[in-house]
Amino acid sequence: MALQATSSFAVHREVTLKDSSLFGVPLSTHLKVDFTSRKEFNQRGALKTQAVATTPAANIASTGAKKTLRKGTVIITGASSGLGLATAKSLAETGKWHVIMACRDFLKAERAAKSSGISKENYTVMHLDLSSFDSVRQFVGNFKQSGRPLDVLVCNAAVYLPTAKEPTFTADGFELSVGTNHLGHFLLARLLLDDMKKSDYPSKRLIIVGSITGNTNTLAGNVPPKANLGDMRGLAGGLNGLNSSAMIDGGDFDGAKAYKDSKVCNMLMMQEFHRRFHEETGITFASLYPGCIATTGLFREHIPLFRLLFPPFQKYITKGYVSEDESGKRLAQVVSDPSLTKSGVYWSWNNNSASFENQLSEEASDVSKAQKIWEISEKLVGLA
Ligand code: LMG
Ligand code: NDP
Ligand code: PMR
Repeated sequence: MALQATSSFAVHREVTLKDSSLFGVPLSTHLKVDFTSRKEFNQRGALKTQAVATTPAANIASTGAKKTLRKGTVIITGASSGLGLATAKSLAETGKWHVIMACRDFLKAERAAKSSGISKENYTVMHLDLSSFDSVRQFVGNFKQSGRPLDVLVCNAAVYLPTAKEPTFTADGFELSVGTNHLGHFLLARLLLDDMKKSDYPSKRLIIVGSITGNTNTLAGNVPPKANLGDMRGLAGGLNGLNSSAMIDGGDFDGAKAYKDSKVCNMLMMQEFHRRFHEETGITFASLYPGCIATTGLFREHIPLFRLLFPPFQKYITKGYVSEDESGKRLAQVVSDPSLTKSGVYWSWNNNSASFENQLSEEASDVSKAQKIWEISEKLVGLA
């Protein structure tokens, strides 16, 4: 598949070929069978090796400890619909989790929880608007005041503005997609890291939802406009559309690209957290592509024809489609499954819904870009 042969990195090329069984989706059939060669390229690629270092054994609860495990507390951003709601439901119904639904629309979240049948004692809705740093700080203050421990944080909320002709901006003046999906979550995760450190839960996790569309080592990631952070001059300039571009790479505004760029930031951020904090804290840092959940609110801004054709296209042609329910089970696994404690991993699932460690594109695993975004973002959110 010519579209996929974009990487000059041998490791990627190998993965790429595996990925390209029709439309890049069911790559895992090969990966499952060919487990040894997967291990091999983990060893051969320095970046990969760094990115998948394992969680210390101390973090994995013994069978004895599990029996006395207290109820975990998980914060899920954007739990009022789609993947976030389905994950909240999946975790709440185990009775082992209290879900903090961190949402911008309080009433919508309450209604969603009720109509999904989540029982009252298993969730709390707390207000969070990721497009405002004040709101993020207020949420963190409210959460700390609640006195609950923080065991798992799931950065799930996102906006996608594919038809916007002009950029719109967060309360703090950053282009809305990157401002919400990346900067809002970056500030949130940084401010809550100490709470996670303090938690005595045996498997603490910080999960940031990524996507295939930000990974240019797949067919889906090659559908224009492609993600590309360039030299990040726009981000460094503040993404304000006035004295700097509203796009990370400094180019003309494109809403679909801004979303994909924001997902690259999400995936890079997860790895940078891993490098900076995993060893010291034992926290598992992970990202994932849950599958194409073609029916969610994410596509609300797309044209009606797209919304009509997209689900059958994904179901019958690419076979990348997953239901909201199934996607929720997948993310719930990353939150609580004892077999998914490895840190620095980008999880995906094959057609039989078996999880596997997927490979990120060259850009989405670029160590120096991750570090640069971290440093620029720290300044933009007021932490440095
Ligand atoms: C861009 O346009 C905008 O330019 C950009 O601003 C932004 O909005 C961006 O991502 C958002 O979109 C994308 C535009 C061009 O695509 C569309 O608007 C149409 C999308 C349609 C998606 C669904 C297609 C549905 C097809 C019919 C399905 C029917 C289902 C029936 C069920 C079935 C039964 C059995 O689109 C492109 O980007 C085109 C360029 C793609 C290049 C890469 C892909 C090459 C791969 C070739 C394989 C193609 C085969 C698939 C097509 C199937 C068609 C039948
Ligand atoms: P939805 O639109 O259904 O869910 C997004 C959630 O984010 C909503 O609850 C929304 O709130 C919330 N949100 C948006 N803006 C803000 C904000 N400023 N502050 C707080 N919350 C906000 O989409 P999905 O469930 O599909 O998306 C969830 C995640 O999955 C995203 O990270 C997305 O990138 C990712 N993803 C989705 C895929 C898909 O195919 N759908 C594929 C790959 C990844 P409200 O209900 O108020 O609008
Ligand atoms: Mg894509 C090869 C399989 C595949 C997969 C798994 C996805 C996932 N897409 C695939 C292929 C294609 N898409 C092809 C061949 C086309 C051209 C017809 C195509 C088009 C397309 C559009 C226009 N796809 C899209 C859009 C969107 O607007 C969605 C998007 O980019 O949102 C950022 C999207 C998506 N395709 C996916 C997934 C998971 C999405 C959406 C969500 C996301 O990444 O968060």
